[in-house]
Amino acid sequence: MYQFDFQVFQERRSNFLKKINGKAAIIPGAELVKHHADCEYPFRQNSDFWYLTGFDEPDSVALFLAHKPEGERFILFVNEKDAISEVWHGFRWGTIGAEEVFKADKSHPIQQLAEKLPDYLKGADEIIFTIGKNQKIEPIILDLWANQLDNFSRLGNAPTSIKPVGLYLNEMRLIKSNYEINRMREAAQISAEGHELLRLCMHSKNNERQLQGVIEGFFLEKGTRGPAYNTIIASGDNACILHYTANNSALKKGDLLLVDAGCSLTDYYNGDITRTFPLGGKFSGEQRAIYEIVLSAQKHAIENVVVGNSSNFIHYEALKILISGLKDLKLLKGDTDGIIESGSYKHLYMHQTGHWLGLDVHDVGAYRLGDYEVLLKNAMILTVEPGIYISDRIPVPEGQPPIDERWKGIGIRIEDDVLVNEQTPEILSFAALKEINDLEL
Ligand SMILES: [Mn+2]
Repeated sequence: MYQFDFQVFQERRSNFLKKINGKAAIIPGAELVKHHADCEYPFRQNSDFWYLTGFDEPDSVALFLAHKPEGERFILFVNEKDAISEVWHGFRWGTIGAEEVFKADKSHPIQQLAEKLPDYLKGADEIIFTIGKNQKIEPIILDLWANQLDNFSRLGNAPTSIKPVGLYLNEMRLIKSNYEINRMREAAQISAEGHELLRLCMHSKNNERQLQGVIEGFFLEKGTRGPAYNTIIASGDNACILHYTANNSALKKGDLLLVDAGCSLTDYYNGDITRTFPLGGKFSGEQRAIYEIVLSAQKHAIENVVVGNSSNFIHYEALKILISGLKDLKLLKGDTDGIIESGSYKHLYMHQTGHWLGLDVHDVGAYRLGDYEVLLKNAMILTVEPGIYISDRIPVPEGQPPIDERWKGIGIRIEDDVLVNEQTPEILSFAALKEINDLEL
């Protein structure tokens, strides 16, 4: 179970402040988002804001002032305590809690942001603020910056640029601390157990929606916030729709069932796992043939999740196995490198093989910088998720064989969460079984 530990956040803040030496960062938290009428989605804190504060209330703004002396560098603007609001919407820490519990050097009511900001930002040589994401705060900051620039000639200094938060924070978030690795192990473990539970009870259900209930119910029962993203429960041809979330078709024996689901812990660390099961308890010949290709591509790709490889390299390693397997089944033809170069496999495999994973399901961090691939380092976490999706939605590229009806409606993806190590990658989601023998009755 998660317990707030202010030292975790204090350490991150002190590293961040070192990185932004002389500069001032403004990081707004998330707001409540309308679902419809006056009903809101459950609150989801902004991950950058959470990473540095651990503060889980809407409408907050954090300042990190690396141009100020120690003790004046971490400022939190929050909703002030208010009996009536708290009766309607729940407990607030207020400015006193923000200082005493969350260790802000100073906290103010959020309404005072525009008034207090100019003084706090005075003397910073750069403003760090992500443009285009917050229409309430952005005009305040641009106004203030314009003012500072106007007075540049008299005062002798002003911030001369605005840069995005990610420029300084993404790399920190991308490399996980030991503390974070343990949290990610827990997120992956609960997510994997959810897949196992679903697999064991799927034969007694008759609609995708019921299985969504099973796995999401398990996530909640385990004390997580619930699903980390919209759960995909896709039977038969639905599996060929990559972001299928209707989850409302009848389950048919003989079809495959693709389940893409993961939980989000109280402190927002996420699992992201995909498994594909035979609904009648046995794979057909065609299903098995495709499953074997995807599984072998996935295992080979995972072996390559080691320090020094790039995410694109892992993608190509998976691609080569997928393409050569599809050639054996006469679903593709030609020279493998040529097929990769021309992209004439993309009617069967149209996404990348993985993404960074952490506080965001598609976590922050570049995959390439200019012409250079970002190389894997210790303590990065990424998903490995090759797949094959056979339908007639995308026309077969010129020169490739037409698809026989018997293959259509097969959609398979296998996805694990993997921690980068020096030699042997650690599969955090190992508890979700994926061998054919384990999946068949
Ligand atoms: Mn994924």
